[in-house]
Amino acid sequence: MRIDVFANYADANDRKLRDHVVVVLDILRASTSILEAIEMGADCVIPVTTLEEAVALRRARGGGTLLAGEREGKPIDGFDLGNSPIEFTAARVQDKTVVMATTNGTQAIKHVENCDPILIGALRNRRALCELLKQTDRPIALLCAGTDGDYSADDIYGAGALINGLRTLRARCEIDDMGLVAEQFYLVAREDRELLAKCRHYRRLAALGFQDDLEFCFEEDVSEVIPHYASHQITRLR
Ligand code: 3SL
Ligand code: MG
Repeated sequence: MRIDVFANYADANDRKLRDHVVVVLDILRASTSILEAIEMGADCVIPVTTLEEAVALRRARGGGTLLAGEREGKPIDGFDLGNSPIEFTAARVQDKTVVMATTNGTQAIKHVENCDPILIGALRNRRALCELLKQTDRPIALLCAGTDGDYSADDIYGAGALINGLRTLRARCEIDDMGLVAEQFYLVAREDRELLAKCRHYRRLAALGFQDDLEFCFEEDVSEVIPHYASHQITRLR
């Protein structure tokens, strides 16, 4: 199976992804939060790119719709939820529509929205995702959201974790150079949290006091849920 890793979503476009199964990775924290919202029973998550769009959408949809997201990692005034995955409890999100606007993760999803399928990947659903991906005969694109237009080592780590997970399932992986780098980084950093803690976005979230989120986002293989984006919304594929 061919695996192409895009270290930043802006490096990808419809032409490059034409035949691919696309997995969007924003390990810290949007894809982990989306996974958690779906796992906790949200009807769907609607990713949008701007705060204005989020507010307008809620106005149009009315009750049962929650606004979630962040700017510079911080919750947004007037929104119901921030972007801490641990905020997305069943009590908050079950049977609700969550409209989400984040700085990088939701932009990455919207950037590739013409692709099919688009899956949301996190470390928490890594094994379930690998089991599904192993069955495809199409090339796979691991699309890292990045941070503020730059590469983000936490996403590269996630791409490496998926490649390594596929190998564990004995998939024959044909990886590009970015995939090679990602897998090696994953293998080293999973044994050395100090290295992971040097990542820029990791440090930023730690400085904002989101230590619990960091622990949560780096937990592996604890969710069987696979969120799937189609027709402008993310729902549970399985
Ligand atoms: O960029 C994003 O989409 C967010 O996940 C960033 S943050 O972790 O909430 O700061
Ligand atoms: Mg991120």
